[in-house]
Amino acid sequence: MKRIDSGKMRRLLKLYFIMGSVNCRKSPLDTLAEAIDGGITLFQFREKGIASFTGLAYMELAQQLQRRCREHQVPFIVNDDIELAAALDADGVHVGQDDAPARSIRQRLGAHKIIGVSAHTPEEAKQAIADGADYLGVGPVYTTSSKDDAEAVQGTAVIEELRRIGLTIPLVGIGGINANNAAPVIRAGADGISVISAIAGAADIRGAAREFLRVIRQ
Ligand code: IFP
Ligand code: MG
Repeated sequence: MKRIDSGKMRRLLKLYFIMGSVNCRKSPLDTLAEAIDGGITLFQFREKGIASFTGLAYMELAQQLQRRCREHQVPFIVNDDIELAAALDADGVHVGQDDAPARSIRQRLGAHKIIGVSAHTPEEAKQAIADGADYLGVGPVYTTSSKDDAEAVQGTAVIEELRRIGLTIPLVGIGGINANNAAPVIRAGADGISVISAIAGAADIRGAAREFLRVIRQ
């Protein structure tokens, strides 16, 4: 099988929802179900932080969320854990700068799996592209509470810079994005946006997702 084509990748990135049990106000399965109903286009399982699940509970949560994604044809991406992605035959993985390079992950998982890399600078972006990443996560665009080790806030400047220097790789903006500040991220050149709290922490999850899509599609 071959690499995902960039047009399909761009469509999947429109509204990329990330979460783990720690981010949810209700059960993770209900949270995901409502987000899918609201129209998310891609999902990342990111089980991190204080009181996050480990061992069998972690594996079983991942499996349940993956099943829910499959039922609705939403691709399921695993954050960081390449062995979990391989064990579950997940649709892909997302890794940071401290993780294995995309090139070695590609060898482990195969050509058809989606590989995303976090990039904060043009240099990191170019390296990820050279290593065969399918998309980039660029941020934090705004101030975020979901990541305690986040880099400095960059606004839309890095996204604009990546496009200005001619990088065409599919990418999402991430970090502190809500329906009121999402439009500039798209205007800067992002194919979509990625959110945790703005959907997982919303009183109306379905409504929050729908509102994002309305803004992104304008
Ligand atoms: N970006 C992304 C994504 N996911 C992460 N977990 C991260 C940065 C730290 F949205 F997928 F691009
Ligand atoms: Mg990581």
